Order: sequence, then C-alpha cells, then structure tokens
Amino acid sequence: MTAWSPTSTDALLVIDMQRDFLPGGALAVSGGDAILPGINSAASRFEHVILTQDWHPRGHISFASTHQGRVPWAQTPALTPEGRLILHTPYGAQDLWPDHCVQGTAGAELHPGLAIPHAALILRKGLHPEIDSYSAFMENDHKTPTGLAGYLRERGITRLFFCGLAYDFCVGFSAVAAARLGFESIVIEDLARAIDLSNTVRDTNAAFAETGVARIRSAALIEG
Ligand code: VGL
Ligand code: ZN
Repeated sequence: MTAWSPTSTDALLVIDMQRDFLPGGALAVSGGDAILPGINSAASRFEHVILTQDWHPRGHISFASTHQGRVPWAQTPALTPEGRLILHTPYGAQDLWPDHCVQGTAGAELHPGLAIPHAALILRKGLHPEIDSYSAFMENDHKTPTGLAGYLRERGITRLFFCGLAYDFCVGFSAVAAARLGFESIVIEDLARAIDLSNTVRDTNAAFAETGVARIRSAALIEG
C-alpha cells in the first residue's frame, strides 16, 4: 500500500459536513456520522484544511419545493427512468432535492462533532439562486468559479485530499473539478459516504478514472 504523508503543499478539503447531510438532517446521507471521527483525525495531520459549506438562499433552484407551481418561470421537473427528479435548466439537468442548507438555519451549520479548529477557510457555495454548485471550485454551469482555485494557488498548494459528503455529488464534483484545474486530487474513500441515486457512484468512479483522481483509504495517510 502506498503511504501518503501530508506536506506543506497539501491541503485536506472537508466537504459539506453539515447538520442537514448527517442523520436527522433534511438531506441525510446514510452513515455520514460514522466518518466524523476519521475526518477529525485525518485533519489533525494536515497543516492546511479547508471546510466547505453548502449555503443556499431560500427558493434555491435545486429545491424541489421551488418548482411546485410557486415560481412562475420555473419549468416542470421531470422524473428520469431511474427515478431521479430533475429540472432542465439553461446549464443542463439539475437534480432536485428537499430544502437543505438554507443560509443561516441550523441545518446549514457545520456539524458540532467536527473538531478542526485549525481550518483556515470555510468556503460557501451554492449561493446563486439560479445556479447550483456541487463543486467547491466551479458552479454547475461549468463557468462560474468560486475562487477556491485562486486561493489554493496563491498559497502554493498543489495536492488536494478530499473527504466528506456526499461522495457521488459534492466530493466527486469537487475532486474532478480540481483535477481538471491541474491539482493532484485524491479522494479518501472511507472518509466519504454516497447519496447513491441510480448510477451516481458508478458515474463518479468513472469520472475519477477519466480525470486521474486517485482513491485511497485513510489508513494510507501517515505522518511525514
Ligand atoms: C450535496 C446534494 C445537494 C452534497 C449538496 O453536498 O453532496 N448534494 N446539495
Ligand atoms: Zn445543495
């Protein structure tokens, strides 16, 4: 097993470990709480840690409730053959979700079990009412950057490790976007959990293979 020891040009990105994505939350990811201790322990090995927070305004485009006849411009959502509720938007198909991570609500808070006091940045994403952002780097329109790549480059960080929620959405999209932007990207598989809709895990793994995102286990992270 290859050992990976974090250096000063590495960062750990802890994706969306918020109350709404953990058991009891509005969009709970099964097993999300089980990865908390491992994430805290991995984070203690990194000098640079960045946390992300899904941070939507009320009436966000990704909320199914927004499209239930309440918003005049909204198109009718469609159910895919796999049972995914999607909306056709100017930027492509958008999955629809229960209302979650609404700015300023308890569900949007980082989970209190997260113990990473040395995290330098909390990056919020998904703020535009009409564009979702699964990726911490690039919104779902594939052209609106969040600014995170510039932050990391300015700090001389070249290699990124990813953990958190959800493996097949925000973790996956972030790792793939980072690889496309020229960062070495590594997903710590056992420190992530998937929402797992139809083929989303398979598609995520295919995208990792295609863009050169590595998948490791947290046991491979050793002190340098
Ligand atoms: C996420 C669905 C909707 C995630 C965020 O953090 O993976 N998934 N918003
Ligand atoms: Zn969201």
